[in-house]
Amino acid sequence: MMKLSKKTFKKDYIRKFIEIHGKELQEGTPQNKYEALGSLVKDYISEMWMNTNKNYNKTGEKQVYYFSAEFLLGRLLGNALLNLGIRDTCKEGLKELGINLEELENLEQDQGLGNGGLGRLAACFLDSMASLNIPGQGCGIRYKYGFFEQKIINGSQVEAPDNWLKNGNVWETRKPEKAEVVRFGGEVVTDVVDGNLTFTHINFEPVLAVPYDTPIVGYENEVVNTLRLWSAEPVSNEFDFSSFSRGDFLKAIEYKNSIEAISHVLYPDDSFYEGKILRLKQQYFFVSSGIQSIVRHYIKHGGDLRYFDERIAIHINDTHPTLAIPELMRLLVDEHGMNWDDAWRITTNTVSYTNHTILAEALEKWPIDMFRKLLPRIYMIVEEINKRFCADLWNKYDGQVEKISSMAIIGDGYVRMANLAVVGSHSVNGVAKLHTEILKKQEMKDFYYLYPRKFNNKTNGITHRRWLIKCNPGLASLLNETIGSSWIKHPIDMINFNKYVDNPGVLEKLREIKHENKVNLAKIIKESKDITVDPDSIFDVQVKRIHAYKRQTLNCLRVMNLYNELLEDPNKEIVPRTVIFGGKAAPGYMLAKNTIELINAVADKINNDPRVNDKLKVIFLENYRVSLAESIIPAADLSEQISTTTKEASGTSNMKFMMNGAVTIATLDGANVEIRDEVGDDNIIIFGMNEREVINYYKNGGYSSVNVCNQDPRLRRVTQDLINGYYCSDKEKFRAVYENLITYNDEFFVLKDFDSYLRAQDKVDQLFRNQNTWQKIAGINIAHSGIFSSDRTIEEYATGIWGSGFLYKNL
Ligand code: 26V
Repeated sequence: MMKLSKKTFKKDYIRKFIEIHGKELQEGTPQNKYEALGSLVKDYISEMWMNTNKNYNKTGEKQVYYFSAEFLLGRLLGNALLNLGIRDTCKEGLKELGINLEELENLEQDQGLGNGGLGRLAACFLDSMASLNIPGQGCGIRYKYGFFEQKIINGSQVEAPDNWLKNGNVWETRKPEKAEVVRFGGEVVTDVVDGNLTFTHINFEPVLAVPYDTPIVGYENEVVNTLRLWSAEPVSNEFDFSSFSRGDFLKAIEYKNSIEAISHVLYPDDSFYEGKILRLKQQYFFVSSGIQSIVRHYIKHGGDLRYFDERIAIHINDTHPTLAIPELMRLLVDEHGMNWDDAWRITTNTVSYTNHTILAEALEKWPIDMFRKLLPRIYMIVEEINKRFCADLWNKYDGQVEKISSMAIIGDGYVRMANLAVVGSHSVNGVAKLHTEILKKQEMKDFYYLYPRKFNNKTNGITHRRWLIKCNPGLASLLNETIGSSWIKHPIDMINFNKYVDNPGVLEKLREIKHENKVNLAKIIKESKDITVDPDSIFDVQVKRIHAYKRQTLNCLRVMNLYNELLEDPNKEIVPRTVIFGGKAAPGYMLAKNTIELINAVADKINNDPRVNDKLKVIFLENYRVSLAESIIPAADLSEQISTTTKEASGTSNMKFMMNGAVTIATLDGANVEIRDEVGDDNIIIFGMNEREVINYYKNGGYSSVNVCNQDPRLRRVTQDLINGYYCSDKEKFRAVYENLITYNDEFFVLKDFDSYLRAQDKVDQLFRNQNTWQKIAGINIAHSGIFSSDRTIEEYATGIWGSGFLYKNL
């Protein structure tokens, strides 16, 4: 823990302020004050950062590199202060200077370089690796524009660019001296030199990859790891000058833009794969620069490439960084003269892969022509990997052409990235038990039979530092007062809170804390939407990407039904509800966008109907992002985790809600299964079809949404309300949602699960009436949430996959 007195801090802060702004503190804008604080904190971090790196170089400890196209960090200031252990000191020091720390923290732009769960997981993992003393560095892209900003205009999503760098970024350090060159296009000349084949890449277009490093501060342990994000630049400006002198400056600018386009913007899709060449460029760009810099650093510090895999682990977050495999092969074979077999052994021992989705439409496969043209040498290497792999398959499965061609890395005109990732790594993991089982038994069945020992499960987790200590200080204090503070370093100790779930005083305290968080969220809702919500109502929350399989429509249909029931029976007794939605739709995903329109139209009608307003309100919170989640999640009573069983690989917001004392209403999907196993059936509300039923329908057919609809008058009514002008004078407005449910036979079984969902919601209503019972359930959920800390997950990765970290230190 860093030592810092309030007095020193104040002196440092004032000096820093003057140094960077050249004026007195009193004259500064809030933004000036934030910048000075950020910059000072970065200074505080710097020495630890340097020492951490020195130490890594000295000990030669195994380094883990976590490669990910996305890192969704959110804001950094609050967590840096927390992990340094100086947040209270700074808060008080600032207060004496007339400055409110939280106000400054809120000025920080979210670093939103990710779409959703996969990117946020990467961020939680970085936090856990640093906090567990694991030498773990992130590698990704410094997108100039992050995930788009969502505006709701007349009820529809409108996307605006996320110019997150507009006020600068105090956390990053540009390292031009560590730049790498990445080569695109051109041709490969094959030659024989001294009896050996050589490959020379010519006529390629070079792109300069410049790293920007961000410190990742461990929790009170003086460890500072690095997130290295690469930015694309022209290799030299000489090209510009020569074109300028020829008066050809438009061409020069075009050229510069075409290079910078590579790291310009994050693709806002997380559901449908599209073979966009720019995305393939992005992937190779960060993977190539990352691998080159790892190898360079390794050799510089005396590493012997023959033992590379003993000192380096490279983890690929989904298939986006899979080119790490052929790129490492290229460096070992072409640049360092290693023979193929040794290089292959080292590469597969070094690389491990996590799968995050079974949605077939999200699987990456690149058209061969595009791949070969953009990455000619890498394509040759992939071809060679494929040739050898298929030869092995022929030996094993002689004559089983279908099996072999489906397992091949190249086939049907495509390079299949998941196949390459499985073949070229030593470990393949899913992100929750059910997900891993589905991978093994279905999606990757053939690979599982071929390599049973590669497959393993690592159930996701979330960092309890951001998602509890930081975002819910009231609850963190209650835990400290009751069970002591050991849970902070050992989150599993939260289980001791079980002893207090029958203690009326503690339960009352829990209720008060939740209430305070709800008042805070109500304030945010009032400020952003000018709608008053009742903090005594049930805060019923579904926040996540908008996607058909996550079934925001199911939630919406039950709200529409509840509205109908309240109108039919004005005396109907329910606990008042505030149903809160938030989430972004991929800009090209029309059904998801239509779902947002529906939710907003339903919200509009209900919120303006005084007949029901004391019982029901519906809120769609705009621009859901990490910082907003930190206000929403601690305020939730009910966590909606209602995906179609088998479709949600894990889910991680389910864990965040649980840890903050929300009760979960859920299908037995993803990590909901493990949450249920932890808390028991009495402390979670489960509904819907099980895995077997869903799989059976998908395999054998037999589902008719029209039949289900016709048998349930409530469903007939709400589906008709989609197209009869009830929620919008334009009857066609919600046609996409309607057609999807009725005409296209409801791929995600929304209608099928409707009745069971409604009954589950009734149960919620009943349970909430008895606050003692409700708070007890909340308490049990909190007590059992420690296992979902990403510290547990990372320990499992470190010991089970990477062979890195504390275990080895103690040997
Ligand atoms: C997929 C695609 C598909 C093609 C277009 C671009 C793109 C970009 C990102 C992705 C990743 C989608 C996979 C994903 O985010 N999976 C989520 O991973 C979470 C962390 O493991 C998990 O909790 C969620 O259940 C899972 O949906």
